[in-house]
Amino acid sequence: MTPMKFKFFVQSALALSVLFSQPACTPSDLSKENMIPLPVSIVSAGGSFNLTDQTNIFVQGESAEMKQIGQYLADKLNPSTGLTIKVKTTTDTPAPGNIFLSISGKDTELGDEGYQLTISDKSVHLEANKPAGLFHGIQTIRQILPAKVEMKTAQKGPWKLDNGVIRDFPEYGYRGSMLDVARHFFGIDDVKNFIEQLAYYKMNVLHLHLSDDQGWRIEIKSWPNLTAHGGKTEVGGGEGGYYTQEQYKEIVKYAQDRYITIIPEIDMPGHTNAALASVAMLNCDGKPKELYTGTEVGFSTLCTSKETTYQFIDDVIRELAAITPGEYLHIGGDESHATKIEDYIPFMNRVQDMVVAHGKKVLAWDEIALATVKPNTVVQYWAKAENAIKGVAQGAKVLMSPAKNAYLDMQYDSTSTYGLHWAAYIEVDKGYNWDPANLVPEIKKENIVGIEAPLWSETVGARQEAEYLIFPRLLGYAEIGWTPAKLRSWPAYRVRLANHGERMKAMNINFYPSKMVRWETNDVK
Ligand code: TNX
Repeated sequence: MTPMKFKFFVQSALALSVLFSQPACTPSDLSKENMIPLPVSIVSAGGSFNLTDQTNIFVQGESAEMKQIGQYLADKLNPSTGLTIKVKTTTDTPAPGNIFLSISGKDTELGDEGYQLTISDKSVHLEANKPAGLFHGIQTIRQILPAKVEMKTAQKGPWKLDNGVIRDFPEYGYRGSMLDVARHFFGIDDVKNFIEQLAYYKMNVLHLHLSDDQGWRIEIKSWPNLTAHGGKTEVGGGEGGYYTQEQYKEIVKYAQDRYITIIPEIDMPGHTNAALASVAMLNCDGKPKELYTGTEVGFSTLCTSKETTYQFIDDVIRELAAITPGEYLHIGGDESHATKIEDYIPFMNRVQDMVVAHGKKVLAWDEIALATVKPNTVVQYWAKAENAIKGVAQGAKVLMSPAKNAYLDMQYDSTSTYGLHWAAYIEVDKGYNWDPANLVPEIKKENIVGIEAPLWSETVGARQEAEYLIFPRLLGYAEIGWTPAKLRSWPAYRVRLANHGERMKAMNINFYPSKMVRWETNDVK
């Protein structure tokens, strides 16, 4: 062989070995673990820490929040490992063999959500400035352990964590998904399940699309007919449903415990048929509409010229603000084709002021930039870049949800069972391969609060169906939101994603087994 050929041979052999090597064969190289989102920095040290029947979780200090975070980790580890890891409090570094969670508050690079994870033969030490950082670090610990750690029944060990140091913090402060519970209603258990899935990939926002033409899904005590009538059905004529305020608060608390903020949306002035059917006075002619179970958009509008419409909206916003601890309320504003633009503009301006009067900031779809974007209003770019650019020109920040790249309801390809394709087909690589800070030249990184991947539910009504569209694309959106663009690459991500196949299987997730990925499902049967 000539030297050139030899070099080529070695390179090909190396490339093949990278392609076919199974990370399970290199258990003591932390940097080979398949973490999603990819951490900012991983330094491997060789060797490993083993969870044993002596291992406990020590949390620094006595705070209830620290204990709760420790308990969250214990509850994830105990069922599958069969161990009885307990949470203990301490003021000192614990003895060897344990996991230690502590708050330092001094490491400014890590910010509010970052963490440092140090794993040696003797101990696992997770540190952060804030509890949210510890919570995200816990997801990393779970992902370093074998996939079967996610199963609900006892599995065989060993339960090894590779030695090394991970320093990690997010690129964007807003990393979210949206669930449309209006077109098809999803019950509280489905929502909680989704929140757990978001947490596993370090996402921190769940936007709930609570009203649309087909249904009104949140109890408003001053207007009980909204749910009594407007919550009664859904796309296809199913029975629909709604959340009582108590149930909504339960969702909010469940999300809060996982460092996820709930952002509720009441879409207006369009997408309001369910309200128009339930409250007659919202119609200009005073007559209630029929309930709607189809999938058309753009045909409904609140009567923007009636003063009573604004009294109604004020009640809705007041009640919603009172049960929403997060800083944002979403007021929709999209596809108001049945509202004249000269009515739309003053309407959106007035409703923004009402949200602010109730102590919240406004989030709205990009059409809001046709009106005056009030200070602190965030524009959610989904369809028209020119709208988002208008928003930026008015000083607004942008939330990136471009339909062509980030819509979870878009089909993967023409053979997909569920989903739509009006914006694009989004295969797993296409969903991953874009950079929010680079998509629209006029929208720069400093204008962007983050990324959100919405799931519209015209075509999906059951958890399994929703999961088929959400997974595995959600993992890519989580990584886009967390990992710096310069560290992201599809070829490397594809390998890590392949290894999440068995994690998703262990978690009982009905993911779409894209042919673009060589799924690894060895460990979990
Ligand atoms: C457009 S996205 C809509 C929704 C639909 C979705 C279907 C947006 C702000 N409006 O009403 O559900 O397309 O992909």
